[in-house]
Amino acid sequence: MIRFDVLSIFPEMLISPLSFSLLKKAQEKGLLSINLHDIRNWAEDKHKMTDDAPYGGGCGMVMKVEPVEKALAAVKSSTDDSLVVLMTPQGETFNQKIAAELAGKKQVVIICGRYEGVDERIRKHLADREISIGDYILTGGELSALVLIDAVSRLVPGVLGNEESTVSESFSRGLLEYPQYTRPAEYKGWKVPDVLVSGNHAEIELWRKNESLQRTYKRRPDLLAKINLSPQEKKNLEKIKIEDI
Ligand code: JF5
Repeated sequence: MIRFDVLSIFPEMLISPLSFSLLKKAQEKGLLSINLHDIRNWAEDKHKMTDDAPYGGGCGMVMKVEPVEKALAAVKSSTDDSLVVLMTPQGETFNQKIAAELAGKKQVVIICGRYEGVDERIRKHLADREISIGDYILTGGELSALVLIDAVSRLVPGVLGNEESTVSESFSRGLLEYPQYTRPAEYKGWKVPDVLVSGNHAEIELWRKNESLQRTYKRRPDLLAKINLSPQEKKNLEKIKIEDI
């Protein structure tokens, strides 16, 4: 069981995406608990302000530290193994390895940044980890929080059925997936490769491994550089490189 607590000024933004398919089923099965919190509930002043003008001047508003600190004090477990994550474009770039690390936690508290930024004391004193989902700017951290919750949840034992789990295994190995086809065998003249309808399972396996290697070489050479290839895979890769000239 993993528990996510999301701190946001627009918690309703997350409701619909979390209420479908595997994430919905995992919550019903008690494998996963996702709790959405409105930071405004911890805003002290009569206007319930969660942002304010930056010290030193400049345009835009900055997310205040007090409401976030009070919200954390209320939702963060003091006994469980919990981690506080700030979603921000300034963080380390999210990947499958980080997802696996978070999947081992009892509780992940996610702070969704907003506006033109957050008070530096939120990063410095409250967040354990700052995570980005890529080099682009969003209107707020809510969509990034959804991406993180989705990628982490599917690694929690029991969330995926046996059938769905195979894709993650092949990506964890560091290679891209081989091409997949389903019926019909021909559509508008677009044919499924003969080997896949041959019924020769040894040949199919060789074809798939080679397609994965070829695809990774052509599209993501950076991934290939990071993994250990078997002697056979090295030979196959050399052949792919020659064919590529
Ligand atoms: C945000 C200050 C948070 O834009 C993002 C983001 C992009 N990649 N990963 C996260 O988060 C919203 C904007 C400004 C804090």
